[in-house]
Amino acid sequence: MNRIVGHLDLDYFYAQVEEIEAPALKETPIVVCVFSGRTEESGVVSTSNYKAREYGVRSGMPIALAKRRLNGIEAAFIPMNHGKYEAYSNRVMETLRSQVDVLEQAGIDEAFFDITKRTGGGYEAATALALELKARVFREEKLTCSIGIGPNKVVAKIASDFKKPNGLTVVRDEEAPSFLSPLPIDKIYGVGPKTTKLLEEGGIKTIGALASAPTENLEDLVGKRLAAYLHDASNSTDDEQVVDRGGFSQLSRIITLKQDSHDLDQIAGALAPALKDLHERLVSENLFFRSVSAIGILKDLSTRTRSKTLESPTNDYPVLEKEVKEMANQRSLAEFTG
Ligand code: DCP
Ligand code: CA
Ligand code: CA
Repeated sequence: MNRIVGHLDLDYFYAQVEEIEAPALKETPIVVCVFSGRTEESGVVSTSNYKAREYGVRSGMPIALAKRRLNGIEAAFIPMNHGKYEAYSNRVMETLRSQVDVLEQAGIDEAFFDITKRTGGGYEAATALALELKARVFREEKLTCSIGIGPNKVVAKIASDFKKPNGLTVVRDEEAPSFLSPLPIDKIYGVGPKTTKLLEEGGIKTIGALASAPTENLEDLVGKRLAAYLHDASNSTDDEQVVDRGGFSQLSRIITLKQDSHDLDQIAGALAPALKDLHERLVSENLFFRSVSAIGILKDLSTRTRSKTLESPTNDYPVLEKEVKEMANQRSLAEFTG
């Protein structure tokens, strides 16, 4: 039987929740902010609604820059309230889990699902089910989402991002090569700026070029393991299974240095209490982590983000400390200012 896999991603998630809770804001640009507290404007944009995006507001951007882009426009700058979004997320995931064969939550607002069994491997039944999922999430939570359906996780994930917001993109087995071929390589999940650069230096810019690249070439560019994944992903032969790993949480802390600093020891010292606090929360909620990220805001208000996914989950403090230190130590992140 054909495998049929889906990926659902909630649209402008945190900002959409804020819209639902304050319907009067629906036509207003909404910017969800992580305020760091140093000045009224320091911190980063978590996300924004599509109205704000029209003015060039983007996730990860300094709040001060978002304010400049929305200068003279009536806009709502709302502090991020993670607990609130998590409550919506948990309810949505629970609903989805009951409607699919297997659900794999992949982030606070997204999940893969396998629907091979209940659709009998048929794309018409899969399309009907996807529409039903969208309708149900909207009926129950007033949230819109975008769904991608395809023969594997790679295609499903790219398809959910293809038409946004409130989109549905169905890519049948036989359509997958022509769907993937013209797209840029960084559409494949797991392909970040570093891998993109390596592949582009090797003349590979599109997924089509990746699909037809000789194995030895790919291995020379990115190593054996990643080459194998990229080969399968680009040829739509990726067979990674959808696995239910239970719920998903994201815990974060933000600190502001009293003064700008290049001194790594000083920065590490300032980070320690926040990391300890984060770890306490982790342990008290009986959670393990698998992915660690660091965001730094530099003096010129540009931001730097680093992420790492570990081989296996842990709740070990020294691991957390080591990973964050390593990220902060990378040259471009070593200019943390707040
Ligand atoms: N998020 C964040 N900081 C980022 C990126 C995302 O805090 N740099 C948070 C806020 C988002 C949520 O994660 O609402 C989900 O991220 P997505 O990348 O799925 O982006 P959105 O849901 O906001 O928008 P889209 O409609 O493009 O999916
Ligand atoms: Ca989203
Ligand atoms: Ca997402």
